[in-house]
Amino acid sequence: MRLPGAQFSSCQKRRYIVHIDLDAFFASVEVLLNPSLKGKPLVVGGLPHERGVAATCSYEARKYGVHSGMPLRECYKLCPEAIFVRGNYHLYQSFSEKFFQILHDYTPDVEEASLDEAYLEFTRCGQLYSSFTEVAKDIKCRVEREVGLSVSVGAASNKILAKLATRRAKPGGFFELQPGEEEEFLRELDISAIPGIGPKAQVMLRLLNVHKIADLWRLPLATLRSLFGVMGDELYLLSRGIDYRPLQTRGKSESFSRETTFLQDVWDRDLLLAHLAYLSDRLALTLRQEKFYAQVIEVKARYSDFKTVSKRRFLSMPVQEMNRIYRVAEELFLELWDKSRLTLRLVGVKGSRLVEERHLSLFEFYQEKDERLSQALDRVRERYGFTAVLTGREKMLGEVYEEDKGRGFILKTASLTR
Ligand code: DCP
Ligand code: CA
Repeated sequence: MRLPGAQFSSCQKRRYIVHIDLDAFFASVEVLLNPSLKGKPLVVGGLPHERGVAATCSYEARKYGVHSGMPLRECYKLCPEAIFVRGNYHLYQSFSEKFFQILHDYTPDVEEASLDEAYLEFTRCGQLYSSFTEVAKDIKCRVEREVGLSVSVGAASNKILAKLATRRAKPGGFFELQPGEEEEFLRELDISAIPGIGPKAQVMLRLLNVHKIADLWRLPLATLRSLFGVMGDELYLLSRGIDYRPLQTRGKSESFSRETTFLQDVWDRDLLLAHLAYLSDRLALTLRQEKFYAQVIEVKARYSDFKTVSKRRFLSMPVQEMNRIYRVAEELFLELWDKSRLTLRLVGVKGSRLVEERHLSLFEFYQEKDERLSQALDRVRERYGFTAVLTGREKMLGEVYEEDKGRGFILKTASLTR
């Protein structure tokens, strides 16, 4: 079967997108800092008999069927000889920052898709470089040399194809998809390769005998719409390698969130609020660093049986101060928290509907002091570390978590979303 729709991708101005993703990120950092781990199965995220799941694992561990998101106990069953480490999020974050710093040297159009993954667009850089392919290879070498980690790079004419090219290049390779090769490239790939086709969708599609991307081409748009609603249109296009999505560059972030899974399930109200306060504080810091105000604050909670609930509020005045975020977060949390249910395993706070400025209304004029307080707080923390100034509520976490040299508490799983 020919790839339907391919003809209209060719009428577009050809873009050049590079997707770049660090290999087994957390595990590679651990190996870099402790070379005796090299070549061994390694699981990052906790010790074998702890609760929780693997954040990631080395490629050697993957041979045993271990993968990220798998409960630690199951990892241990599959690969008892693996080395287990808890990991250190602040450390990985500093590697991530170094990684992005390099990428921003090459083009202003960088989408930081996750902690270790980015898209770069060179379409606007035509005058700057004689060969985009050489630039892509150069970025790969520089990341390997300066960050010290193995990285995979894919290049193509849009985001989906570039991401799939990286998948082909893993681990440690470079793959550039040439125009005209899309159909052959996509045909044999498993449907799970398409972002947006999650586990549930896969089950549904496999029941219809759709396993490979080429099988998806047989389904009419109307069928996809009835199965996936509005997402059906996107899947129709993505499966054909057609993708007009622009890069979400920094200024265009849609939300920031901070969440954590607890070391042990928590029921104690004060301890829950202490976590919420700390996460609000970290969220506020990110918002100020990125120079955004959030107009919507959302709180999320997950019970020990994984039931997840959330509640959001639209604010008349956008916020970026810890005490304002926390005030809303606490209210929302107490509204959604059902004490009669099980203990909680996770809480999170999110700020969305980001805006770059706000106008203090007359009534709220006096609240300008909150803003000055935040600025003073930032200055003190810049010099003495994040934990140098904490609210009474947050201090309670000092009894539960270790500190990372003043930079913050070492939570079990820090949020990966920006
Ligand atoms: N991560 C996590 N929890 C998950 C998935 C990932 O904490 N459920 C963390 C650990 C990973 C990092 O994010 O090292 C990057 O995620 P990737 O999905 O890119 O996975 P890796 O980089 O580990 O491996 P790969 O080589 O497949 O990209
Ligand atoms: Ca990765």
